Amino acid sequence: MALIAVAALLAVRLRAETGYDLWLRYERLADPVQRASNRRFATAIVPPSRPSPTSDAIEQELRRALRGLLDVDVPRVPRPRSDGALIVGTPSTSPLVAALGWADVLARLGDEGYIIRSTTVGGRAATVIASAGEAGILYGAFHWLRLLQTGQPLANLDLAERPRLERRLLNHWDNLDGSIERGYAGRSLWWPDRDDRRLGDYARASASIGINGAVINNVNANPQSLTAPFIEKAARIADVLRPYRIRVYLAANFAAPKMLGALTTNDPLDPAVGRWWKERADEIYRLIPDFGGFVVKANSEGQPGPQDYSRTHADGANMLADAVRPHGGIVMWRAFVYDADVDPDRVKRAYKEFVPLDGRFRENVFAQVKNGPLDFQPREPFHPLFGAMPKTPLMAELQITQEYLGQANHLVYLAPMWKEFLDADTFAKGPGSLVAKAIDGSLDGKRRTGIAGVANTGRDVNWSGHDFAAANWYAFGRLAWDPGLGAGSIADEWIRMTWGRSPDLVATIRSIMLDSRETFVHYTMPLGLHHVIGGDHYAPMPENTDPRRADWSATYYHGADASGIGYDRTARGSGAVDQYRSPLREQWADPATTPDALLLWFHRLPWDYRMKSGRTLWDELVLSYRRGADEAKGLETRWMTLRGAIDDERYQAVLAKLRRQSEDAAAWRDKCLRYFQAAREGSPRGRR
Ligand code: GCW
Repeated sequence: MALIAVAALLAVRLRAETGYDLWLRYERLADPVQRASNRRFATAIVPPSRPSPTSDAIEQELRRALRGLLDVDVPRVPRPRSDGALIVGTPSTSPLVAALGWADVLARLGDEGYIIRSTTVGGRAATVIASAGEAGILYGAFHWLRLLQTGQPLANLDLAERPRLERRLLNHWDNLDGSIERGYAGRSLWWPDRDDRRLGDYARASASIGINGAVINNVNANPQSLTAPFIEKAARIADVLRPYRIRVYLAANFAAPKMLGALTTNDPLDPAVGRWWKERADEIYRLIPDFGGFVVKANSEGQPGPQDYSRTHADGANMLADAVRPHGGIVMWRAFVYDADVDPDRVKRAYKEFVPLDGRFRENVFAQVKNGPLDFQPREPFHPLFGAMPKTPLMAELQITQEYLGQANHLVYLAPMWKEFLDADTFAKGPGSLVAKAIDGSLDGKRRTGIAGVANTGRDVNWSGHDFAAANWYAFGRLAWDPGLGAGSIADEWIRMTWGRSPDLVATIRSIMLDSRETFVHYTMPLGLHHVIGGDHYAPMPENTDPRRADWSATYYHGADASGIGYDRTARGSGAVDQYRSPLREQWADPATTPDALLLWFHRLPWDYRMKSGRTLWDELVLSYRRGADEAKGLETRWMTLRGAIDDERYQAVLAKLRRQSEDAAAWRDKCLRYFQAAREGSPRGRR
């Protein structure tokens, strides 16, 4: 007996920590008293009497978690026989839930909302997780598990939640051959063939944070994704995701009719083209009845689109919207367009093309807009389209994969950056017109709402390449559920579930995470500098002058020479400030009232410009790069205090990454400062 106990203990201690289990590790609560007291709230599981694939998944998850966390095999019973049962169901699948008389409240919370309440059922104390819909009980169960995982009390619960956004999607830039555009964590989870164990665990992890959709192929779309063999594969993927209430969506190539040899035109106003897309949609819905719809990258970075036929983005989007509308599908039409003929300043182009189209899209079309007007930079002002298209549902697009933020090598927690975006005031309807309200529909009374995150998942054992990159997947889901959550509280939850619950450990990791984004900005793109990058978007290349396009060149954006540095977007320059409302346009038109963090985004200034700190611009730039490199080193040394407090596998893996990060930061500081110093001295090396 004793031997078995020791062996069991060792098994727990030596459990290989690869990162695979993410925030669903369900590591045993160390304190036996705490385990015992929590067991009182999970003496039995009462699943719906009419089970479904979703309720089976919930039951499995609860049992697995309780076995892990509390070391107990909880029985499943048809009705509570003692205190402490966990009752899960909807009024239509569980008579016990129906008898509680909560139907009205549940209906108000919607199919994805839920109640978690401590109550009595048949005279026994019980916890009820109830929803009007299957998705809601799934999310409720994960919420209850989160309470347990993060060490919160399970007594006297009275929680009611509903998501603030309707569509909460991951966009996977996965190519059909299995490679992933801007993927830093191995190959695709499903192309060319899926790995069902992984796919199931992907679904669990995503559902646990409320993700309800996945675009499974790259927006730079291969038209083959619309052919029978791939639709068939997509249908099998959808089968695995469905119990977890994740719908499949596809990226569509606008030129598919021609490229697949079916038609001689892709003109959206040609009836044959409309018919072709309708047939494709019908075929998809035959195999995937809950198919979500299409995302389209059109007339952007060389992709085909309606403008090839002198038609508008609205013409193209509406044609596709008509094809999916009978089935309840949507179209997400990306606003990531930057045609050089529209305006010399790249950041102005999407606004100029899309604002005139407001009101001209079908009701089931979203414009999908990146958080900033350039391209997922470490810091950008919010995209001026937010607040400027009152009649069009806007789906915000964030990038979880850290294309411009150190990829899978640098620890950069993105929630503070996303919060900066969501909490930004557009002033579209006066003060308080936050971006979050433009997205959740409350600003303009929009019914359709959503957010998409470009995923960072792949077949690497730990899913995202860096153990801390998973925090960004987690944070995206939590903010998609509730944009009002704080970056710090999300970090706290994730740390407790992923690393451990001791207060010191949580505090240390939280501080590392919360500082990391500003640190990254300091050593790569301080003071509003942007796109100081080239090649594969990893390391700063301030000298980069791309022969193909000026707006792919670092020098186009920073323009550093002896006279100064920065991009003038005031009325004297490109005038981009005027795409923002008052008082932003006035504030940002004047360097004195522009925040330092966006100074060189909006202004071109001489090197001896006097900053708010009293230092010159040059000195401030030097300080920032130096500070960034020092801070990166600091992340590493702070991490080293955790040695022994967490498993050695992940400790070492993260340490190795942090070493690389601080080496990179020092090298990038030196490289950028050398370059800008030369530019400032007017030496040819630094000139445009
Ligand atoms: O950030 C850029 C990336 C491209 C990407 C494009 C887009 C999918 O460098 O790889 O293409 O944005 O968002 O369409």
